[in-house]
Amino acid sequence: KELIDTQGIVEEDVKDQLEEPAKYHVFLLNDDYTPMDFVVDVLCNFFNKSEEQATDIMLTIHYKGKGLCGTYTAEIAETKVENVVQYALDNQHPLKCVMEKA
Ligand code: TYC
Repeated sequence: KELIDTQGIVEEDVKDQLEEPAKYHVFLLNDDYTPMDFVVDVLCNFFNKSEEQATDIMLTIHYKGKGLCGTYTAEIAETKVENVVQYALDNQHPLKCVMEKA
């Protein structure tokens, strides 16, 4: 960013350096077809959950429609979503994975 000699711009530059990067929640969404075991497997392998945590989150999604899998910086959240969507496609499941600004 260009440094311009006004109070506002200088303050904004300093603020950008001090602030934590924005975080994004990654969610899995419910559907009627993806097997429960597959969702538990995704939560364990892509989101580093234990079998017990993964089962809890999967059941939350199944009964409530969506569940929080993790919170990450933008680049990591985007990669998680891409990898999960591709893995679901590869296995012919309609599982949806989305990110939302935290
Ligand atoms: N509703 C699915 C079933 O009954 C299970 C499921 C859970 C699907 C979580 C997707 O993100 C999901 N087989």
